[in-house]
Amino acid sequence: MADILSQDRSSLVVSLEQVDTHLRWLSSWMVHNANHIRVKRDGLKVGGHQASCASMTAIMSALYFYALRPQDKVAVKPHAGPVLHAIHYLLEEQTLDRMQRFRGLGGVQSYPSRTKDTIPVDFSTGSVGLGVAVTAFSSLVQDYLIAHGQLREEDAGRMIALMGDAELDEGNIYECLIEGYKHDLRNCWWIVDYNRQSLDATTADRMFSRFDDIFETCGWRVVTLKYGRKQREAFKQPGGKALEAWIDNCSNAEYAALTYQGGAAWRSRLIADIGTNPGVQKLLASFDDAALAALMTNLGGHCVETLIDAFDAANDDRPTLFIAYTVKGFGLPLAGHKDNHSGMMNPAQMDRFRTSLGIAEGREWEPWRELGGNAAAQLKAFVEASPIARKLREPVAETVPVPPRLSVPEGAEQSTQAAFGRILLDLAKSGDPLADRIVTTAPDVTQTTNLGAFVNQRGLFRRQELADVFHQAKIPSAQKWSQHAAGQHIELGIAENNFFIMLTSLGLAAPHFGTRLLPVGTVYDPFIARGLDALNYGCYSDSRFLLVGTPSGITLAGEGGAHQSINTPLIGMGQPNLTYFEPAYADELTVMMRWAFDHMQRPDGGSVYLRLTTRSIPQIARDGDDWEADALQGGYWLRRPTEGAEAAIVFTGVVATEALAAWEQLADDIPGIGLLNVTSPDMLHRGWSARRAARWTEGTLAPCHAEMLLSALAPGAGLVTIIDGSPSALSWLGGVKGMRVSPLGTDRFGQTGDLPDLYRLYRLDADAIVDAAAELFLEN
Ligand SMILES: Cc1ncc(C[n+]2csc(CCOP(=O)(O)OP(=O)(O)O)c2C)c(N)n1
Ligand SMILES: [Mg+2]
Repeated sequence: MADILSQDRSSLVVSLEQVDTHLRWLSSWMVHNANHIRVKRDGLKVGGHQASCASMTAIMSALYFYALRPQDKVAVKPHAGPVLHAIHYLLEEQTLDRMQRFRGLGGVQSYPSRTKDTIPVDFSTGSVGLGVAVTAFSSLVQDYLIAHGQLREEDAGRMIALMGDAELDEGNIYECLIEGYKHDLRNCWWIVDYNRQSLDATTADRMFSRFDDIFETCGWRVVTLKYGRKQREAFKQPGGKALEAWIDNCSNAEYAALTYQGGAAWRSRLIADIGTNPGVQKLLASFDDAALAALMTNLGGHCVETLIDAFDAANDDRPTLFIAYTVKGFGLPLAGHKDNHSGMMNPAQMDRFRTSLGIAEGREWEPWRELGGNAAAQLKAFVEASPIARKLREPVAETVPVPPRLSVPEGAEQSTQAAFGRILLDLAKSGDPLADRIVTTAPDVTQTTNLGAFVNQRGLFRRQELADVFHQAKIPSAQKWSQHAAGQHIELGIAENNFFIMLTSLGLAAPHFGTRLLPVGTVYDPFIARGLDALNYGCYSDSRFLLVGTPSGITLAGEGGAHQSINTPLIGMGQPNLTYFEPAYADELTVMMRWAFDHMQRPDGGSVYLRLTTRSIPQIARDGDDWEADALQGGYWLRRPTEGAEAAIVFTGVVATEALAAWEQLADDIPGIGLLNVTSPDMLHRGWSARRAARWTEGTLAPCHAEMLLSALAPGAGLVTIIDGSPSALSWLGGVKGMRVSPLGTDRFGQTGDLPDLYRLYRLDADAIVDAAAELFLEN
């Protein structure tokens, strides 16, 4: 910022205003080009949001070219994506070709994307609200790294969200506010583009002052930027007070409508309402219509002076909400119209806009050109000297070594959930460097998902130490809840959305801060659905975490239908960048967790989801470890079929016991029957579809794992598939080699009961498997 500060303030303001104009032009032009100039092949609207961009260009000019420091990170309101690209175009970090292919294949993405865009994008955005909250959680991650000696306090950046005002309607914002307050959030700015318009309409007047209260209650400083400099000066003139009061009392909808109608409409309305005040008459007379329109729309969020003053003043680490009043579509003929969200300038309007800026036809993509030699060179130099131009590329974090094996918890009978807790505890005790990088988190289910032992060992994270009152009072408890800076568990409130955004932020620590963390989060399996959009957001951002959904299924018998997850296997299978495993035995889980810690760190890796259970089942004896490689590809024969066998039982997870019992019963009647343990329906299915797709992409692939496994059976053999979840997670296996399938699983809501009752009722017991096998042969 030093170079910029050495400029005198008035030339700084002029430069920022020029950048603002260029950003408004380039973002509008990019959208226009894609919709009106580029050749269309499909007759579909390309889309883009000129009004939403124009609303924010001054804010983004002041932020990016003045206030932002190289270590700061920004989440940009999704539909202002073109402005971000225009900024990087001015910095010569975005190509003309990609700008011209906005919303086309390989071009600029509609909404800023960490993974799909080529410019630096700190946070993906798209689903409104999530990109806002992620900045708060990333700030907590930054504090975690500082407290753990992985980042210097002086290198702490601000995590900044540029948000639309309608994003304030998203519930996840308030869940995040509460969590942020509990965790003493700092270094976070949210800048609201307060144009008081959403997609459908102008927003409710009643909320005017409520946001201040809500945020201040949660420890935020609220800075309202309502008036621009021109307005503030006018308010000092005779009649100015009346004008100010009129503005303050005007409804959102009326202000927007008058903005759209322009100077003459402003004048007649103001004269009608406050024209009896002689000062007002004189004041209005001092502006022609165009100047009056400019005055009335000179709101704080369009005035770079007001913006930079406000950014300068917030020069500490307190979380700050800037409410920057703006006009949606500012400077465009769409300004203020309630339908302008998806509205676009037509070619004639665009032409007038271009001419008004002095941009020559055919020179639309050439920034600064219209300014002429010296001024253009100066502005180019200004942009190149800005801190954003010195923004560092994302670091490549070192890989945390993963031991070749994790130790398998002992016990003749175990549940996968208990084994999970044990594996983490053993790691915590081992002193292995891997354990130091694990961060656990849970939405108020730490104890009931077996994270407690790890937390006892490694402590809860908190910047300021907090004693465990129960422990100090010598009240017996299995849980030690002392909180300190070295703790490795981040305890969250019950909001699952926060949990997934926390995982997202932790899992981005490597690219964001250069230190890899290995986040492990536990949640009751059915409540994954509660945070599903945030989970999707994390995966889309290519964040890396280990998600443990436990307990799961009808097996959670006593908890009943509201807590028994049914469709989570399908979520696991359908979610890109997430690999789903469901182990039956503790030794499988051990192998999967090791794989996960490795996979989470690979350039082409991703996140991992483990679906676990609290039901203890007898573990099995193994001859060697041949099964492991197959288990990591999605399945292995627990009882290998004899060559050409006519049938197999195919199971996933906790119903292993029932599957084994049925297999024993059927072994006499169906010679050589196999018992296939599908450890990951997801991997098997992905392998199979990749194999089919390969025929028209990269040539034929080797047979997929599902084919390899099933080719042990006779052609046209029968399969009984069973999972404590949606049967479709496994029933597709029949399509791999054209086999008949009798699918078992749950596809209706469960209820309370004990396991024998529920397994019988929902057809998950050995009898059901035997019956299903008989059906296969009867139908034959
Ligand atoms: C979760 C979610 N729901 C709906 C949408 C569709 N959508 C995109 S922008 C928008 C309204 C945005 O209004 P505001 O945040 O005020 O932004 P503005 O364009 O006014 O700056 C909606 C409903 C979305 N992107 N994400
Ligand atoms: Mg809005």
